Amino acid sequence: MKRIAGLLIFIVSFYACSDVKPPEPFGPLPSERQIAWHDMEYYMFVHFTVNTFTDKEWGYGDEKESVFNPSEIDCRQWARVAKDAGMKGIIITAKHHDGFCLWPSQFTEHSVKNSIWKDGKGDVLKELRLACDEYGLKLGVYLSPWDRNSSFYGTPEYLTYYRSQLKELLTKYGDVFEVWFDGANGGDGYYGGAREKRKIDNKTFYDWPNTHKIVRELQPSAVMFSDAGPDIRWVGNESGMGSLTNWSLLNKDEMYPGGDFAKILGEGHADGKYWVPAEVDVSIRPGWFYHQTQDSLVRTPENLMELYYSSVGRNSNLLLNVPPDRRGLLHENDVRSLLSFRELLNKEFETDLGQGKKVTATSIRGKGYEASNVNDSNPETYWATKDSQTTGDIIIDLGAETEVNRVLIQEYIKLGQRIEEFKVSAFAGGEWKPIIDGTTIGHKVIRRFPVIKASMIKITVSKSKACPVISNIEFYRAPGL
Ligand code: FUL
Repeated sequence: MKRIAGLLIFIVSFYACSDVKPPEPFGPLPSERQIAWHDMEYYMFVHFTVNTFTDKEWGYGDEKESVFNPSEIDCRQWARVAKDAGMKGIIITAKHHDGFCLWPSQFTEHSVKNSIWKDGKGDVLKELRLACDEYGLKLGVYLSPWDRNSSFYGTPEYLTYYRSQLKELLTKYGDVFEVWFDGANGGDGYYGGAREKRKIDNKTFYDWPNTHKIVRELQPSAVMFSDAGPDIRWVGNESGMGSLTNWSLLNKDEMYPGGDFAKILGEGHADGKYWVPAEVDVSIRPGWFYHQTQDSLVRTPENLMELYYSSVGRNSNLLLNVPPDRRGLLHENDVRSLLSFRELLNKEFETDLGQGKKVTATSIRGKGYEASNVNDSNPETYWATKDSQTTGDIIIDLGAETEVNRVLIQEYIKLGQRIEEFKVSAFAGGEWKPIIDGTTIGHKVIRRFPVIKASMIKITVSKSKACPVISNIEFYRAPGL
């Protein structure tokens, strides 16, 4: 009897010992709405307003509402193309700097309700909402803070006006995944006929915290974008370039939309107090709005691939602008390029060569945190080391000499962004050869390198703020060199 009791105690204590605790979260963490946003990765920006018909980039605010008259508008086409292109949502300029509203706002006359389009009964937001639902896409809204039409602009009444419009957008069109607050302001405008320059203090005029509260209250799952968050930050340029070192962390307290922070916004702050990841916004054409003269200047599929690597491949999301033309359709050239890019992307990441292959690590935290978690297709499992260890190697045995030229790595960001430096090397010709030196990882890093024939690949975490936590590693042999 005693023997059996002893054995039982042994078994119980053995399993108790192997119950290894997960790493404590480190530093600022993403909220649930930010995690959902990270997973979206690639979505469409739609710039469409009176500018489309006046051939401008920044409308003055004095255009007649009658100029807005798309002859064949079809939001279902936008959504179909976005879906086929692999995008997860659409963000529309509900109101750009000209103040013209694409929905029949009750707070202004400068909107679709006074256009001849559909006899003033049309509502682009409504049509887009239905189209997004049909194609399983999320909807986001851009509401320009700078309004060159409103006579209130520059006065305290403007805030009431702006917030009333925001409330309309956030209550009448279903779930919104992102609200885009632009920092631009060029001073002069029509301003209800005043035709003058109105300068505002970007830092104080908009009283952002109280506007943010409205979004949180009406759309708790929506992330808010601006130069300085609160949830998502601008990447600091409009050329599609995410930063190689890219912390999803930011000391945003001293920052505000329209401030001079472009340099900081690229890299973020390694010691940032808040989780505020970067979004890369860029247009498929030179302009944000459609101009016929730019029909031959649409980015090629190859160029879009470059953008993908310099955004999604660098721990950022890609918000790609595709402006509808005067018919209200995405132009044939843009559609062709987008769909060919999607094909290229499919070929680029066709077969994960590391999937299910044998993985070992120099050390593991314990049971449940094995190296094999990085190629099990489960984003919720991860490799982790003991708390005292902030470096380590993971080796993926490809089984045979295999050509490789891409690597994709993801941290388990629910526990924070930790890794500061990593390396990738390949076992080729009987020795380890260095391929890549990297810094941050975060949600996702994808790196290209010349084809190498390797039997094993090693990922070395050489510097990390806390024990590394990696959820996913993939390898590819993309076409070309
Ligand atoms: C900028 C605006 O001034 C451009 O017109 C465009 O909307 C771009 C996305 O943001 O700040």
